[in-house]
Amino acid sequence: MTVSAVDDLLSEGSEDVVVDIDAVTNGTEDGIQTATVTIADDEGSPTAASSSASVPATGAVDVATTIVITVRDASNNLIAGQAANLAVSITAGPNTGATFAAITDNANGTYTTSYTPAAAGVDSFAFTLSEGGTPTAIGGGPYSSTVS
Ligand SMILES: [Ca+2]
Ligand SMILES: [Ca+2]
Repeated sequence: MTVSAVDDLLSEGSEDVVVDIDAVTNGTEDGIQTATVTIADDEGSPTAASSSASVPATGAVDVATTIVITVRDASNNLIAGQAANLAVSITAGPNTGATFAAITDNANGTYTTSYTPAAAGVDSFAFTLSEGGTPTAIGGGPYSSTVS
């Protein structure tokens, strides 16, 4: 028999596939016979330093501004499944504390969110990725958008 692995973008560690004989017809199993195949994960842990965000340089009052976050591991592999570990906020500017849409996992290493500015000015953003429970600033900043 053939065991085929399907590549994904999840950082999950190596996984074992154990094949065992369940029942034998017209014979007797000679001891316990199993075969183990280990699927090596090719994603590492996501790192904030390798990740980045894409913030439009300009925005408009009452118009949703879409922001894309890209999560990578230290080897720059794209990492999916991290929406719950991401956070975004506006830390300075007229829309400080604005509410963001829930972060959507696009399942390709990118994540999307948005906010709708209510006032004109320059908004500054903070993006974090939780590394082992510690929110850590993601790379590529500082990030800002000029709302008019
Ligand atoms: Ca993979
Ligand atoms: Ca994987």
